[in-house]
Amino acid sequence: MSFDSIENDFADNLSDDVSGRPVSEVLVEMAEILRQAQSVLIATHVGPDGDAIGSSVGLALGLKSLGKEARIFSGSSVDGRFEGIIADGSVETVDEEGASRLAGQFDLCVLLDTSEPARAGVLEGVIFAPGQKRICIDHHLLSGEYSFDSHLAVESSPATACLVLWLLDELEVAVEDDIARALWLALATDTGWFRFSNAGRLAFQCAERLLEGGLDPEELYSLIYGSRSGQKTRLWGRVLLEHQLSLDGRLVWSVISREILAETGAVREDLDGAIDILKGVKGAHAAALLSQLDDGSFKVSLRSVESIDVERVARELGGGGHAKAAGYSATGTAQEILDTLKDVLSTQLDT
Ligand SMILES: [Mn+2]
Repeated sequence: MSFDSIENDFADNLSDDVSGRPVSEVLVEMAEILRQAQSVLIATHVGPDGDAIGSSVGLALGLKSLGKEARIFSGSSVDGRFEGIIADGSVETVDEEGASRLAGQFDLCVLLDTSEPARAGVLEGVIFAPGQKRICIDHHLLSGEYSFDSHLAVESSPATACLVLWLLDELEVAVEDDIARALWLALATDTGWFRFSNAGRLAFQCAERLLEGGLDPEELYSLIYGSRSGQKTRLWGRVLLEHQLSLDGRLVWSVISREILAETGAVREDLDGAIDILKGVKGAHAAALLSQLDDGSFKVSLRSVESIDVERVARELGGGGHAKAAGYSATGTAQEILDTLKDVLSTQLDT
């Protein structure tokens, strides 16, 4: 089965956003580089999400099926929710010192789901070592210079996983079983289980391909979203219970103090995802979740419900992110932080 024989009408029409070359041409080039490598190191961004992990595992399994050595390294541990989907030990965790020992040990390094050297964390020095052959596959655009032997940057791809899927097609790897499950994890989480604005025809076309590989979406959904602990459930309950509205109902916010966290018995990571429920309050244009850290300061997460660009708000307050999801750190009382946030946000709401 070759790339050309598959109904990839999107891949045929898409171009790399940086070089302008057709995606199909870049895939041929990348497949050749991969064929020539025997040992491959795969890395992704710090704080790896479902797309980062799923794309890495899918590619590693595909390369192994071709008889190659493929190992995934990360400076951070893998989200426990992905455990039932990817095999134990799929991702090897390394610290700065462990990573330094990997330099020069692989024929090729592949960076996935980010193009930014600094986002590779402890693996940056390995991937970008002088003379190291490296390629990159991503659906975010880098503002600086690309320094890869080959790169694929397609912003309209809903997930890095779709680009990996096409690369595996080009390498004539059968995308089924564990490979399909890993890529589904990537695609489904990056599209909010096909709810976000990036869940267009391309996402569904990739999903169809992965379904053909034999997987059970309901089972995978339960593994990722249906395994909430009692403590986490209580914590999410408090996020909703404590919620308040400001700016004529256009901002919904909630504060989780150290005391509330302790009462629920949950850990701070259990808050991940809670803001997406909070933002569902009718009439809200933006949501803010303040969570207090051990030192008393706050982490503020922002979500846009309508057309508000929360990245602009976060940037003004010293943070960053995307138009729909952003955040920043702040000191002071929760009330002071909220007052400042409301000031900045109200100028956005009025324009
Ligand atoms: Mn992604």
